[in-house]
Amino acid sequence: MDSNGDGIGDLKGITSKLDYLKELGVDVIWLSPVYQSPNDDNGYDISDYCAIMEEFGSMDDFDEMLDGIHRRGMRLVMDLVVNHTSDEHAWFTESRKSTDNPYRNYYIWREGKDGGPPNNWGSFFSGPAWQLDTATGMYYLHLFSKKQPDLNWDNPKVRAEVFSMMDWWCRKGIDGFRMDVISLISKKPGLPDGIVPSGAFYADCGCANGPNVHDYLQEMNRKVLSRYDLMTVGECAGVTIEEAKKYASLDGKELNMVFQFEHVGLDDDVYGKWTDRRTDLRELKRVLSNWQVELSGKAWNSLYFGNHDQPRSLSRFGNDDPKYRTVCAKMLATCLHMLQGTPYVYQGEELGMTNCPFGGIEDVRDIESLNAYQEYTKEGSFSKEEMMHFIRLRGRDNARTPMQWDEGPNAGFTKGQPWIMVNPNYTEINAAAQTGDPDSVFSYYKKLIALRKQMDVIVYGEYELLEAGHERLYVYTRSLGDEKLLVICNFSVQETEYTLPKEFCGGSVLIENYARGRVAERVLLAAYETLVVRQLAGK
Ligand code: ISL
Ligand code: CA
Repeated sequence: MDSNGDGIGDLKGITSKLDYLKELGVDVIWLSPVYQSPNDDNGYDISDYCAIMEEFGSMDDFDEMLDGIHRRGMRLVMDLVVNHTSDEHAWFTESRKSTDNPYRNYYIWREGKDGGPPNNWGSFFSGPAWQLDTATGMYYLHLFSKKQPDLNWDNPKVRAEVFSMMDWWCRKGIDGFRMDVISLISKKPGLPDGIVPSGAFYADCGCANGPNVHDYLQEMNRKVLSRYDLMTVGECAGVTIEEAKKYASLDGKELNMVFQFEHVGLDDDVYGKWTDRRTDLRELKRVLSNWQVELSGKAWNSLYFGNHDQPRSLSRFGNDDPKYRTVCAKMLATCLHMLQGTPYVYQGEELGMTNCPFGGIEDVRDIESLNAYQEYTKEGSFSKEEMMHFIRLRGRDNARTPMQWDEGPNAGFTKGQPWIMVNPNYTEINAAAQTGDPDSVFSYYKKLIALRKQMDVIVYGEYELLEAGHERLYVYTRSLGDEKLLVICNFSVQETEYTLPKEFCGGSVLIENYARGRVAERVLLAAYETLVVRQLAGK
């Protein structure tokens, strides 16, 4: 929400919408980076960790927002981006000056090899992961853009700086951290060449879950996290179930939970995310079920279908056709919110917001999409039209278009010119139209969130997958003590028959997206129908 008409959302704008979040039932707000940044990667390139980005407001605005959040009984989790800084951060401007600068070893510098970069690693944003710096004739490592040099976590001084900065924010009263690509902070010793996959130009760095990552997080936990009442979540690209059990172990030595990527990589192809492949439901069930079963009693799951890096979940995993989008958004929400773990609602997901029909590349703002468009069209892997097609389906900007508040100009987001196009469907999909409507997607989310707060079985219950091989239905149970729930989701537009397990026949419906009321032994599920059935007492 933009408060001053410059077309950019800001802190005062957020403060003005806190009642909306409270009404939805939000407990904790995860705020994307709002620190000072030249904005090469939407704030994930930070030049001062203790200052607020000018476009977003002032530190006073921040304090006011934090206070408003706390007064409403909500909490604030900040994005902690410490795998890298901006190249405009004071540490880096020092570091690049000379090989004997006191900050030299804050970053990862190497001599080139055979007239090229030190190894064959690629950046996540296209091109090599190394940039030659003229001042000293050496290369620095940047796993993301060249304006995001990687910090050298093996240097104890770097760790001390990061921990003291975190401590500063904790003393300010924030309630936790979402840790950006924290799985990548410990680089492979010797920085060896990797294998270049077919279709790719460079190798994956293989730095996920590096040798010291758990030591560093345990040190962070001892020195900072354990001293405050915080919620922590590590964004862990490349995390496996075995690794997640360490990062998010219930013993509390590291983090509370992790974001894993397995279920959002199922529709990748030879060229990574640049494809129009869709996720196979059986694969989705297999992956989510593994995480449910394996972490149960040992670690804690984060539950998400979308975020600022992912396309809109409704368009990706469901159906955003106006005919189906309301029922389908409710079905996806049910599927996610009935799982074990902490559900994340990405802004606008609670309204059923969809991918955006971007025109040409001039409508795109995200560095990942812009670079990939350049690289793949130049090299001839895809035509411009093909790349735009993939960007419309998978690009990160789909999730970054303005929040749709009402049916007024620019969806009520700004009185000026928005920094990125507004999704034209705002006249039909917007908050004002949904908050007072008992049948809206918003009201449905409200109900789901409230149910989770009332019923322990939804939070803690044991998970079991039924119908594993079914191509259209996702069915599972949750059980805790005498309580047992059956969650049925039709992921297809097709009417599909389903026979309930005996113990649920005649059970009451806890929540549903069609008005069914009671359930017989056999149900004919409509397009994207979902229902949660509660077992009859004593059965
Ligand atoms: O978005 C991705 C693929 O489409 C990922 O590769 C993403 O870059 C990766 O998950 C790391 O994401 C985080 O760090 C990035 C930042 O651009 C993302 O917004 C952030 O969530 C670099 O800081
Ligand atoms: Ca603004």
